[in-house]
Amino acid sequence: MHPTLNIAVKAARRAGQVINRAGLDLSQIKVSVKQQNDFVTEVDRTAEAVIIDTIREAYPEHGILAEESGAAGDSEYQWIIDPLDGTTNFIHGFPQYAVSIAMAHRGVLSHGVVFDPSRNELFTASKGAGAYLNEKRIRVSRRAKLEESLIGTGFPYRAFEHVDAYLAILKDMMRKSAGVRRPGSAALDLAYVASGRLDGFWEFGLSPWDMAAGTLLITEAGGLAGDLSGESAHMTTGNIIAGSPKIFSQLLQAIAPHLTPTLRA
Ligand code: 2AM
Ligand code: CA
Ligand code: CA
Ligand code: CA
Repeated sequence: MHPTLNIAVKAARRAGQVINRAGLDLSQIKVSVKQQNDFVTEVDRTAEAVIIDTIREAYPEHGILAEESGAAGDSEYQWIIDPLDGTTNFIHGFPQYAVSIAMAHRGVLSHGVVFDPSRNELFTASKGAGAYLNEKRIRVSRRAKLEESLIGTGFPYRAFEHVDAYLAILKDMMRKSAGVRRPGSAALDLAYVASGRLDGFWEFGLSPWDMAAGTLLITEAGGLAGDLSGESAHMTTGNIIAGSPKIFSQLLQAIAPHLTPTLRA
């Protein structure tokens, strides 16, 4: 394993310990509201601190972009961190949440980890070296038809101006796919696309830390992740489509008729 990926894994496992320990007694967790529908807990902050400490110890000069503490450091190496993706699930004891850590060099994703602490599932990828679940190599699904595909998504919870377009797409997807799932942790959903548990995924209004590690997992597993025009600007636009190459293009096609000018941009 590349030494940098190793640091990412160490950080993710430490954060996972924080999350698992706190998960033993959910009644003790104090929840604060950042804005409507956006919750944060001490667990998010402690997990993030543990990750940043681990990275800083190994790479004091690297830059960091993390959900709860923002951006710091100007470097050609940038870490992109979501300490707990799926906080709403975590608060409710709904076991679908993950730690997401990625490292980019000059804007190119080099290493990524998505760790599901409730199942002890560790998804890892390094550029050019493939994607893994625990020790096993993973690939995106081989399903070729949307009608046989299980598609993951996330509801808009903030960008409410996109709700109508979103619902029109959802309605189409209900008919055109084998099923739609809304698990609630975008980072973990992308890891599931990389490992073939989901055949495709779409969501609007995400942040870079939700998608960075998952994007590398998918491309290293032979899949595609992109924005709503099929280009690779999803980390900037926040709108993502992902899947095996075949399902990716069918998702693009299915979504295209419903795009509003703002979504198309
Ligand atoms: P978070 O738990 O790190 O905030 C789910 O679609 C994605 O949106 C997750 O990555 C989740 O990340 C984020 N999100 C934030 N608030 C949410 C909410 N109230 N409902 C659903 N997702 C939310
Ligand atoms: Ca959050
Ligand atoms: Ca998140
Ligand atoms: Ca988070």
